Parts: sequence; C-alpha cells; structure tokens
Amino acid sequence: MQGRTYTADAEPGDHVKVAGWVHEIRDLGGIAFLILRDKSGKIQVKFEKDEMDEELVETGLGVHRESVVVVEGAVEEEPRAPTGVEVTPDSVEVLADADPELPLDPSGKVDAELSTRLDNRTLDLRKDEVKAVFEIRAEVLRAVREEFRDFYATEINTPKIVATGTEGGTELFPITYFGKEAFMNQSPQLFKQLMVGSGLERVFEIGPIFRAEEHNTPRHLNEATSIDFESAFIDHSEAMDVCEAVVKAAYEAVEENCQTELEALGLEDEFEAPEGEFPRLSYEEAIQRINATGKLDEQLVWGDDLPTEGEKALGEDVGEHYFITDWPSEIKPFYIKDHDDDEQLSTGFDMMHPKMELVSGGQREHRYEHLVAGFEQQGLDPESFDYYTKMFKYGMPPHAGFGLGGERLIMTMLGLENIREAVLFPRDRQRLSP
Ligand code: ATP
Ligand code: AMO
Repeated sequence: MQGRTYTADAEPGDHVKVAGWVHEIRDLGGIAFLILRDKSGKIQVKFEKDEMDEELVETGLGVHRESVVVVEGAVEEEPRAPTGVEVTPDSVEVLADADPELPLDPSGKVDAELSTRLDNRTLDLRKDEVKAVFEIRAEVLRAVREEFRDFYATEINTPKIVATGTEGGTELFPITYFGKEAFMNQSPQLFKQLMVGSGLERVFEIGPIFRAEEHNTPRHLNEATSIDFESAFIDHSEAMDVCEAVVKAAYEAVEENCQTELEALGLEDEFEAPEGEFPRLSYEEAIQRINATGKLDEQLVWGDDLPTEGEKALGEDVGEHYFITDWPSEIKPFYIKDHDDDEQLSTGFDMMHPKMELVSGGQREHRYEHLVAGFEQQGLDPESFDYYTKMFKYGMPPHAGFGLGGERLIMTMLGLENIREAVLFPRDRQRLSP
C-alpha cells in the first residue's frame, strides 16, 4: 500500500497512513479510541465526537473488532496513549469487515483450546505471544543457517518423494507415484550422506520429514522439520561439537535479537542460553544413572532402548543439555559405524534436552563391504538401496553428521507444552487441515 507507515514508526509531527486490524474500540462518551494493530505493534486513534466529521466518527467507531482499516491522520504525543502517541484521523476506510462473532478472541482475553486455535491459526497468530513463537522460530532457523555456513557447509535440498525408508523405528507414509509404490521421506539421511562423497563435502538441509508415528504424544508430529548436517572427514565427536555449537548459536541469537518476543511470552527473565560444554555420558553411564534414580519400575539392562520415563529421570538428574554416546550397535540404524575395537558398540549419539531427545547422529559406515553386511544384519535388502550403496564403491570418505528436530528445539527452548504450538499447521493423526 503506497505511503503506508508501520505503527511503530509513527512519530509525533508526522502525517501518516497506518493500516491494520481493529484491536479494540474504547468508547468513553464524548471521546472514543480505536486501537489499531499491525505487524509492528499498536497505535491509538482518537475520535472526539463533537469536533469531528460525523461520518468519519461513524465509520471509525461502527466497525467490528478485527476488521481491516486504513487510517490517515496527524500523529501527536499523548502520554496517556498506550504507546505515548496517537493519531487524529482525517480519514478512515474499512478495507475488510470482520464478522462480529469470532471463533476465538485475538485480544487473548478469552482463552481458547489448542484445537480451536489450530483450526483458526490466522486469528490465533494475531496474538502477540503466538506470533512471538514464529518470529523466534524464524530467528532460530536464520541463526542455524548462519552457523552452518560459518562451518563452511552448503545448504542442500533433497527429494521428499522417495523409494525407501531409513529410520527403522517409525512407519512410512506410502503414496502412489505414477502407478508405483513410493513413500514420503522420513529423513534426508541417505541423500545427505551421498553428498559428502560429492564435491560439496559438507552439507546441511532444513526441510520436512514425514513419519507415520503411531503415538499421539505432545512431542511427535507426522510432519516435522529436520535440521540435518553431514560432513566428510569428521568423526562422531566432531559432529557433536558442531551440534552443540549450532544449538548454542540458536539460543544466543534469540537472546540477542528476540527480547520483544521473549517478553510477549513472559520469558524475559527466565530465558538463558546454555553455557559450558554439554556433558557427554556413555549409554552405559546413562542406564546406570537412570537405574540409580529408582524412578523406573524395572531396571534397565544393556541393550534396552531408553524408555520415555528413563529419559525423563535422567534429564532431571543431569539438569542441562547433554549427549548420550556409545550406544549398543543393535539399537542404532545400519548407517551408523561401530567402534573399530568393539563392534557391539556404535559411534551413534543422541543429544538430549532435560525434557526430551533433540538430536540423533553419529559417524557413518563408509566401507562398502561393512555397509552391505549391515543391511543384511538388519533384515534389509541391500538391492533396494543400490542407488546409495554403489556410490560407496567410488571413493566415499569417512564422515559423520546429525539430525536435529526443529520443532523440539523451539518447544524446549520456549517451554511449550505441546509440539503443535511450534508449527503453523501441524499434521497429526487427527489433523489434515488446515
Ligand atoms: P527414534 O529416533 O527412536 O525413531 P524418536 O526420535 O521419536 O524415536 P523419542 O521421541 O525420544 O525418539 O522417543 C523415544 C521412544 O519412545 C521412541 O521409540 C518412541 O516411539 C517412544 N515413545 C514416545 N512417546 C511414547 C508414548 N507416549 N508411548 C509409548 N512410546 C512412546
Ligand atoms: P531421528 O529419527 O532420531 O534421527 O530424528 C532426529 C530428530 O528429529 C526429531 N524428530 C521428530 N520431531 C517431531 N516429531 C517426530 N515424529 C520426530 N521424529 C524425529 C527428533 C529427533 O531427535 N537420520 C537420523 C539423523 C542422523 O543420524 O543424522 C534421524 O532421522 O528431535
């Protein structure tokens, strides 16, 4: 809109055209105020009924809440106005009227259930504290990209319609691809690995992953955002260094650039970027510590995957971000390399927030014969992964990497109760639209 000024930029002495939504109308009798809201904030528009054109007053005060209006007028200092300035309008135009019955209250005075909010995301995101989550999410992704680039990694995009799955623990979504069976990609795992053998050597991808998770939990989505990294010539320990740096960079960027958003969420005092090195516990130490808490009904033994309650108990015990390293080979995927001196022990690692797992990663098996043998051990047909394995015959360097769950990072960073709050339009078992 030509000549439009954001409300936050309106200064006393200016003559402005401001556009946005009617946040509130306060009628005090002889004087009334329209609070206009836009992306940058809010501004008060003053109507002195006896002194102003009748039609102008009628238009300005007759409009329903959440209608879209454009107001032109002079900006003056007014200490009693919420932002210290107000506009005295010489014109008000209604661009889009809003129904007086709203499915949820964007002023936030009336709470709404999460499902109502998700059904009406447009209105929900008119609330400062909801908008803040997505401004922070955008800042996190910006910072993560920058950090990867500082590590000399190249951003890539890999296919999301694929022929095979990679992550054994979760189901695939089948689709029909010109009469053939295909799947939605669970992870860019194999493609990012193929790229470390290419001229790109070190890559990252931020993109969707699709998982037909059977559980309906507050921390699983059926479409999630994976932040993937993979690099030639590094081992699992160096991959952990990168992982830690990326997570810290995300927190630091939010701390530095998102104070307004943190305030909207009431987190300005609590929010802290993690400091110091993340402790690295071996799987063996992890199960011992979980058992020692006495919080599980049954003691864990070597080879068990960590149950959700176990992760929770350990998280409370450790109290900060930490890694779990040296997992039993049998519970890690085929692409993870075992330790050279002990093939029961893998180089796989997880990075944990006290409340949940955020990352899986490890050094990869880059030796062709070992890779093919690993497929067979896990009951997978190496033939169907031929497009992947054959590249390991033409000079595939040792490499390592990780996948970080984008929504889990945001969720744990902001203390959100439900992962769906970190996605604009979440996909779960019950939700396919909007
Ligand atoms: P993986 O990497 O093993 O595929 P994940 O990244 O989803 O799983 P988590 O979310 O930490 O890992 O879950 C750990 C394990 O607990 C997973 O095997 C998951 O399927 C299982 N799990 C999660 N929530 C529940 C639940 N509510 N009930 C039962 N099992 C659950
Ligand atoms: P993994 O399966 O552990 O590893 O996934 C990596 C991270 O992605 C996030 N995540 C999810 N977030 C929300 N909903 C889901 N359904 C979901 N599934 C996974 C988690 C998890 O830690 N290929 C490996 C990574 C690698 O080795 O590089 C992989 O996909 O935060």
